[in-house]
Amino acid sequence: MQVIKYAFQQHGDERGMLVALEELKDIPFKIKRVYFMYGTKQNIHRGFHAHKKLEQILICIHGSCKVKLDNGKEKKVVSLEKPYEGLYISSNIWHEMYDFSIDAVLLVLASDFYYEEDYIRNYEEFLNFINNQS
Ligand code: T46
Repeated sequence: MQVIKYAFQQHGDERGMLVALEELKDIPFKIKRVYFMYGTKQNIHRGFHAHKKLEQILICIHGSCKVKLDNGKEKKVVSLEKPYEGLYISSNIWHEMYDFSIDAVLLVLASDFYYEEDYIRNYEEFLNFINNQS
């Protein structure tokens, strides 16, 4: 499984840092939705689903967390700990976020609005779904 982790351009000067993200330039899709999670309690795991169509970029803009990616054949763990790094998660990838630091703010840029119908929240269903795709 190929893991795509972007290192966004940082504009730094004596005042500090700035990162700018433009759709279809820095981000490989049109951004229709932005959401973020913070105040995640210790030892909490979130996610446990895949999306049928949605594409997303995860950026831990403060603190750190880990993301487990699973394409049904292979699993990989990616650490997010820099505010200028973005993890691309395509459709059909089972994912789980965990090991959130107490100060973690995980920002997500998504290619579509929120549709519960796009979620596959059952692992067996996920395996069936991807097997029927190929
Ligand atoms: C994902 C990972 C990375 C909304 O009403 N609108 C939204 O845009 C989102 C994302 C969520 N919600 C509601 C639905 C639930 O009642 O917020 C609640 C928590 O959502 P969920 O349990 O799906 O959160 P996570 O952390 O398991 O997953 C989220 C995203 O839902 C998901 O698309 O890929 O972050």
